[in-house]
Amino acid sequence: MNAVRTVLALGSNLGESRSTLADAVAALADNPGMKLVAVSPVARTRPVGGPEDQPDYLNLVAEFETTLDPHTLLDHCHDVENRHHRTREVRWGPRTLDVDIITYGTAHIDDEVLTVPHPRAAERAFVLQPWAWMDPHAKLDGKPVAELAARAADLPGVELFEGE
Ligand code: A4P
Ligand code: MG
Repeated sequence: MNAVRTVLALGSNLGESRSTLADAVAALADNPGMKLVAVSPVARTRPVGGPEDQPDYLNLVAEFETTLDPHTLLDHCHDVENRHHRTREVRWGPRTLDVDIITYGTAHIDDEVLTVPHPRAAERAFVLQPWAWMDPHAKLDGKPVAELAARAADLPGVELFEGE
């Protein structure tokens, strides 16, 4: 099977988020069907949606070359989330780790378990800005990611995380 480029977005706002994200990128790459191509810098981002009082997130995106089909890739993402004791209680609520598939090549998928490109990615600076830092020429569905980021309502809440 030919390898396909896929962009995954990771977020965490509970626990040791910086090391959770690093461990998760390594765990995602630790699969015979996955090869890491690039990782973005980490962004510290104000929460979008969900409970008002949840902590800031750390977000990053990573690009992989994969031979996994999209649903096997989703299962792999869920396995990595589960290893970080992810619980799903509140939609858009705080989480130790969220892994979303943003793009899978140029595929358009919309079924009960998977929508690709991710339906909310084009308006979320917490995904688009780290992606544009990683790859200034990236496109999402034909549109420049850097331009989408510049227009996203949550851009003022996104900054480069340089550790603390
Ligand atoms: N699913 C469908 N399409 C996809 C896809 N492309 N990638 C399904 C991943 N999953 C996909 O997701 C629910 C179900 O979506 C999955 O079982 C899968 O079959 P989930 O991760 O269990 O639930 P969720 O993440 O709470 O919901 P949702 O709707 O995915 O939330 P979002 O849109 O991902 O938003 N603010 C900041 N600053 N940073 C963040 O990272 N994240 C969210 C979550 C909200 N606000 C945030 C952040
Ligand atoms: Mg999710």
